[in-house]
Amino acid sequence: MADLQKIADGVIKGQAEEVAKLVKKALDEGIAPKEILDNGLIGAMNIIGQRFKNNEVYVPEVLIAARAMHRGMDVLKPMLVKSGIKPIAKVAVGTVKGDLHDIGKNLVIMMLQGAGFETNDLGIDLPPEKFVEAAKKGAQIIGLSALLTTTMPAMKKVIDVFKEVGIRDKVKIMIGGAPVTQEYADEIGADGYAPDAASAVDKAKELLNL
Ligand code: B1M
Repeated sequence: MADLQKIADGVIKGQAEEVAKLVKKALDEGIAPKEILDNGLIGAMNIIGQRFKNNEVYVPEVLIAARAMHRGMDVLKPMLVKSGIKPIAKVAVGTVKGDLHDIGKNLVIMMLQGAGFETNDLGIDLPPEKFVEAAKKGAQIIGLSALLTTTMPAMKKVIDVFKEVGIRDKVKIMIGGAPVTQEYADEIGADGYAPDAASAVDKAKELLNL
C-alpha cells in the first residue's frame, strides 16, 4: 500500500502512534509535506466527515480519528511551516453566553482543522465581545455554538454587537448546535448554518468561496 494511503488508513482507524511514525517515514522518503497533509491527513478526515454525515460512524470514531490526525500534524507542522504552507483560512469558534456545552463545538473545530483551517477555540459561556475580539485578531469566520433553546437568543446578541461595533460586514458568521436551524440562522441574519461538524467544513468553505 502506498505511504499516503497507509497514513489515511491509520487516521481513519484512529492509530495515532502509527500515523505519527508513517508521517515521519513519508517525510524521510522525501514526500512533500503538503502532499502528506492533503492526501494523507486531510483526505482521511474528509472520509470520516462523510461517514459521520451518513451516520456510518459516530462521535467516538470521529474523536479518535481526530486524535490520530493531530499526532500526524505534530510531526508535520514544523515541515509545513518551513515550506511556507499557509492554513486555508482562520476560523474562531465558541459556545455562546450562558451555555456550557462544548462537545459539538470541539468536533466542529477538529473537523475544520482536519480540512486545513487555522482554528481559534474561544471556549464556552462567551460574551459577544470575545467573538468581536477574535474577529479583530483576523478570524474570517466566527462560529457560534448553542445547545439550549434558552441560549439561542445569545447568538442574535452576538450578531447585534458585531453590527454595533461596525464590523458585521468584515466577517462571516456561522451558527450551529442541536436546537439551531437554517430558519433561525435566516431570522437572526447569520451568514450560514451547519447541522453537523462535517457540514460545518463545507459551509465554511462555501462562505469564503474556497
Ligand atoms: Co445538557 N442539555 N444541559 N449537558 N446536554 C441537552 C442539550 C438537552 C437536549 C438534554 C435534554 O434535556 N434532553 C437539554 C437542552 C434542552 C433544550 O434547551 N432544548 C440540556 C439541558 C436542559 C441542560 C441543563 C440546563 C441541565 C440542567 O442543569 N438542568 C444544563 C445547562 C448547562 C449550561 O449550558 N448552562 C446542561 C448541562 C449539561 C452537561 C454539563 C452535564 C453536559 C455538557 C458537557 C459538555 O459539553 N462538556 C450536557 C450534555 C452532555 C448534554 C447532552 C446529553 C449531549 C450534548 C452533546 O454533547 N451532544 C444533550 C442531550 C442530547 O443531545 N442527547 C444535552 C453531542 C454533540 C456531538 O452534538 O452538541 O449537537 P451537538 O453538536 C453537533 C451539531 O449540533 C453541530 O455539530 C456537532 C457535531 O455534529 N454543531 C455545530 C454544534 N455546534 C456547532 C457549531 C457550528 C456548526 C455545527 O458552527 C459554528
